[in-house]
Amino acid sequence: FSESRMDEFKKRFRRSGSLGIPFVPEQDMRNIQQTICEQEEGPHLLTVIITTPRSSESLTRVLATLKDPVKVQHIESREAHSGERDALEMLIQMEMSSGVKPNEVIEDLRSAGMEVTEIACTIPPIRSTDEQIFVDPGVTEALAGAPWFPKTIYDLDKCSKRVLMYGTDLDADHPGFKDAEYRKRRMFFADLALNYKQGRPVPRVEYTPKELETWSKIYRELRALHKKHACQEFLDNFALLERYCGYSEHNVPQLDDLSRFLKAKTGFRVRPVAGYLSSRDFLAALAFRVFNCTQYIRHHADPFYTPEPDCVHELMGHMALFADPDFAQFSQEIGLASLGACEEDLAKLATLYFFSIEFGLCRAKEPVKIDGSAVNGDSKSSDFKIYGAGLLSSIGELKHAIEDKPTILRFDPDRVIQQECLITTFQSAYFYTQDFEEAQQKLRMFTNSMNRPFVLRYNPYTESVEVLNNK
Ligand code: NLE
Ligand code: FE
Repeated sequence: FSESRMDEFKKRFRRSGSLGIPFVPEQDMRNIQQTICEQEEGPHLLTVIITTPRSSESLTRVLATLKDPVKVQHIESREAHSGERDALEMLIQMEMSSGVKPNEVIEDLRSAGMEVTEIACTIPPIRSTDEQIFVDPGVTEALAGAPWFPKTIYDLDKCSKRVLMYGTDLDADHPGFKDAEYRKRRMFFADLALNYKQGRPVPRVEYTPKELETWSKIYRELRALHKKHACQEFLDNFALLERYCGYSEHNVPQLDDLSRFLKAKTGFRVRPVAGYLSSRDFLAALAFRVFNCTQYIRHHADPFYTPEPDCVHELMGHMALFADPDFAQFSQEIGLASLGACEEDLAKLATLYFFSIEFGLCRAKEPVKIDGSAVNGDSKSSDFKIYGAGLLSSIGELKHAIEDKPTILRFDPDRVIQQECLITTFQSAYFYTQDFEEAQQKLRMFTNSMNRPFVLRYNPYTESVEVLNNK
């Protein structure tokens, strides 16, 4: 049952793909090998489809068979595609600890008279705990005194869930606040994000015609603006997203496709998030090359600007540059510097993040002739290009930054940290560097001057950080 067939099924079964694992159509059921569950040992994540008569007892019977220590994680049902009327197919994902054999669970279900098809049986990684992390003995005490931070990528499940929501925690004049239907939809997305676990596929979502309409309207206009004002790295990578990740005016790309694409290109991944995270939680994920990504769409009343991040912001603003290796590195370094930082340093890093990754500008690269001279004279060299996602996702603020002659200053960290980050209005100043390299160098100089009583080294093999002595 190859990857490419799996992909094909996913496309055809978007609706039931909330597990990232599609329901398989009847005519293809026979192609699934019945040998998936041969692994005997270890904890398993088992996914099956059970076909039962459509009756009120069916679900009860299934659940009665799945006793402790089998933990049911997800159930979806649909009308059976077998042609048999009044039959139901249930997609069930369950987690079982070592010692429980997937084969036996399936046997139990079968002896209870159920028709079972195995879809997948995987071995989840054993999640590291603090004890499994390398900590230099000389810094154990300093570490205990610093704010807690995630040490492995799986720790992100603990800190990517505390969100500030418009309507409850934030300003109530959000256009969606009084729209009951929109709020309900937001709850659906919040649920997906809160139930997400690192390493799982990001649930696929089917967007409504209204949401798609909002997306299309923005896509068309932003693409035209990007072509004129976005930096070259952004444009080159955006073309790849259109080619490989389903980017178009007629389709809202799926986070799971982006995550898989970015992972292969720069090692970045995305995980769904329900809304605004604190700066500490948000930056921490970047240390592991993970980006917390909203999946809902802004309210249709104001497609040109939203105070909150939404998937238009993430997809149109952020994704392309995470496919650029230098930019990915820059982002990770901000994240690493933030782990365990004191409140004061953290606020400074968040401001540097804000005026670079969210609102940064750079110099236009001049087209160069064969003899090395610039094609156009000086006028061209004064042009700014945009790489900040908050500008690249907002038709309103992008036009403002270009047409309204706002204050644009050199990105000098000591100056930048004095600037206030405005989250419900356009910024009152923007900052530029020549290119990403300059931003990188300046960030490094700044983080070297921060005082944290230990050094962190990211270990890509274990996807965790090692805590070292800085003496
Ligand atoms: N203002 C941006 C937009 O409308 O796309 C979103 C910024 C999120 C930090
Ligand atoms: Fe953002």
